[in-house]
Amino acid sequence: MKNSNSAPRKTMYLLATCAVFAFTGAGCSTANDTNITQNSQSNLNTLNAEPLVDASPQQVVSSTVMIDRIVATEPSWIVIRDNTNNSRGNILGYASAPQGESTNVVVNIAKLEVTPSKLIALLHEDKGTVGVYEFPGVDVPTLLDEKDVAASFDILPAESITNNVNSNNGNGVKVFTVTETNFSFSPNVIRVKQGDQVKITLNSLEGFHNFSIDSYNVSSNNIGAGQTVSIEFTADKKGTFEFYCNVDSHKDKGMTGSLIVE
Ligand SMILES: [Cu+2]
Repeated sequence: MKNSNSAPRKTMYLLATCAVFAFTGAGCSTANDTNITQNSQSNLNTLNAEPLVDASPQQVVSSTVMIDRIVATEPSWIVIRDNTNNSRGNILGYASAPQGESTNVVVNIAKLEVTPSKLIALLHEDKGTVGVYEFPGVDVPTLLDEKDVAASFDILPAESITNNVNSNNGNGVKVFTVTETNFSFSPNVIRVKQGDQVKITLNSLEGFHNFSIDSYNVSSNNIGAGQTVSIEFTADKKGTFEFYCNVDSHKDKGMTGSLIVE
C-alpha cells in the first residue's frame, strides 16, 4: 500500500484502499469518499474487478465500431483513436462506459476519407462533470498498474468480413445460430448485406423465448429450454433493426439485439 499516494490515477488501487479503510473505520481522505459509498451498492464488485477493454477485428459499419466488452470500476469513457502502425493518433470518437460491465458497445466515429487499418479503444475516467467528456482535461486515461486499459484492433476491408455467419448452405442463404438465455441473445448483433436470404436458428439454453423483428414482420414461435426453432427472411431493407424477445417483459429486461443490413 505504500504507493497509494504516489499514483492518484491508479483508480482500482485507490478504490480498494479506500474501501478497506472505510470498512476498518480508518477513513479515507480523498475526494472520492462519497463515490466509494455509492459504489459499494453496485453489482460490480469493485474490490475484485479490474478495468478491462476487449475488442475484435471488425469492419467500420455506418461510421461505428463495436467494443465487445468493457469493465469499468467507476463512470468512464471508451475513447477510440487511430492506431495505425501502433502509434496513437487522432481521437475519432467516444462513448460513455458506465460503472460495471458493458458488452457490445457501439461507438460513433468520425467519417474518414481513409479508414485506418488499426484502431485502439482506451478507457478514460469520467471525472469532473459525469456525463461530460472533458479531455483534454480531467477525464484522463484510466491506468491499471501504470498502464492504459485499452484494446487495439484491426479494421478489416469490406470483402474479408464474414461476420458471425456459421455457414452458407450453398444457396446463398446466410445461416446464424443465436442462443437465448434469461435475458439475452448471443450474438446480439447480426450483420448481413441487403438482399441476403437470412436463416436464424434460435436455441434456448434457459427460459421461454422467441425472436421478433417488427420492421421485418418476423416473429418466431416461442421455445423453451433445450428447444430450437428457425426463421427465414430476406433482408431487403437497409438499416439497423432491433430484434427482441416478445415473451412477457423480456424486452425490458434487456433481451434485445441489432440486425444490421448493409
Ligand atoms: Cu425471452
